[in-house]
Amino acid sequence: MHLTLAVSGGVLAATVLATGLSARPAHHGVRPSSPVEVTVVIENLAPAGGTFLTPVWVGFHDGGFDTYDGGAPASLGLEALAEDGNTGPLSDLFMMSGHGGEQATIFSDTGIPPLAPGETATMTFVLDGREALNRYFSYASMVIPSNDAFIANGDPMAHRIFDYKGRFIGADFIVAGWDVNDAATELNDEAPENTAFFGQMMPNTGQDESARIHEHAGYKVPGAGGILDDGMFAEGDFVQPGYDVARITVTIDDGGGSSSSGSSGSSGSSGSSGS
Ligand SMILES: [Ca+2]
Ligand SMILES: [Ca+2]
Repeated sequence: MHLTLAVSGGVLAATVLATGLSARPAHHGVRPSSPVEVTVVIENLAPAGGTFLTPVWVGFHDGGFDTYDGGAPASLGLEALAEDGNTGPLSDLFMMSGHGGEQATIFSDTGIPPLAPGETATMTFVLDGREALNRYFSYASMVIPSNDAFIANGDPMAHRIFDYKGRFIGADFIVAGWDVNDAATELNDEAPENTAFFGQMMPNTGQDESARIHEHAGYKVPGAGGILDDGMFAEGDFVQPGYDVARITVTIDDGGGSSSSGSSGSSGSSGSSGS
């Protein structure tokens, strides 16, 4: 039954009939609900000398997988991501939730796995939009250097990728600096030995902070001996107005020879935070 698309409709119909199997009426073009190649691109929008992002966890789900709630304590999965950039525990939660379809951790397209300012991370998935488990998109990444700063969509239904008929919708949004959250699992001492990407050698170090997830207040002010006093991150003050940390697009090849719909048009405003 899985014949090449190059076969003409007439021959295909005859062949299907010859197999003795029932066949649906032939429609023009590819049914919108057929499995499609969906490409996720995360771009670090921080300026040179700004914040990095750890390899980005992404997952497709039925709308029922929630990475965090603002004002509530972080899960162990989110804690590991926000303190150490470790996506394993969050992936385990996703797999066990029963809400998730495909998931991955996407490394930078160039250089070391974290995304430096200006770098992108890209991955293509083959998704069947008819499956409810592929309908919504979520992401999570640690902002580094930091004790426990992260970005993620707290609303599991914030980014719908397929409509109820399986037709592709996609996504294109900016994550602004004021969307960065504090997981509140570790005090923001910015001490090198406790701060990932700033000298920390071991996971899960630092003084515990048993508080609730909240908007990140930003780094220590310049001159206080924190991250902003390191020349490599002098432009890392992500809470200042206009500071964007990421653009995320979820697109399909439109079949027209050009790359994808995500390559044109400006992105929308923030689609990232919320609870
Ligand atoms: Ca939530
Ligand atoms: Ca903290």
